[in-house]
Amino acid sequence: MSKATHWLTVVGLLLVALVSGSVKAADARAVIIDTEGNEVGRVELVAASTGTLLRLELDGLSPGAKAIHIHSVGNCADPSEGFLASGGHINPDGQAHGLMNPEGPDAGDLPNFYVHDNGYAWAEFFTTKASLDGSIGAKILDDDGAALVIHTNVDDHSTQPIGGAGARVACGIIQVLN
Ligand SMILES: [Cu+2]
Repeated sequence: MSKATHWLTVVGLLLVALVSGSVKAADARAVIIDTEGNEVGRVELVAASTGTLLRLELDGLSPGAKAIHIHSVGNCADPSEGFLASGGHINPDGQAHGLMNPEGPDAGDLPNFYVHDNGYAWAEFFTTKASLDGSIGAKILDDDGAALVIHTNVDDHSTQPIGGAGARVACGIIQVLN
């Protein structure tokens, strides 16, 4: 092996290492708006082999623990009316709401997250109950799409219909990237 070939091999291996070591790019994104219609962050969705990873970054919501769910309609056009256009949770199997509910969960259920005093939040969630294309669990991107909706309070993960999470304070339509 010549010196040049040797170096090409080394560079090639480095490239393979770099590519395989990087975080998988997002497959979809929801730009999140508050009840005034202002953008307050985003959630990226990544298709995984056993479910869907959701990565949230927000800046500008009121502090405290919040619920987030996947709602069944990709419509956040009514911020001042509390984002009712986004419908209920995606739930093709008609399950009860709640990650801790023996009759649940529904496919839109997710764990809670926390907004810091300065309004910033970062979190990752993983669900095996839903996927963008429907290959695992419920289909997120069906004909009328879907939205990520944030509620003002925590979800207790068991009471109906939404675990006492209260008003909808932010919403983002889930949109495919390329
Ligand atoms: Cu909800």
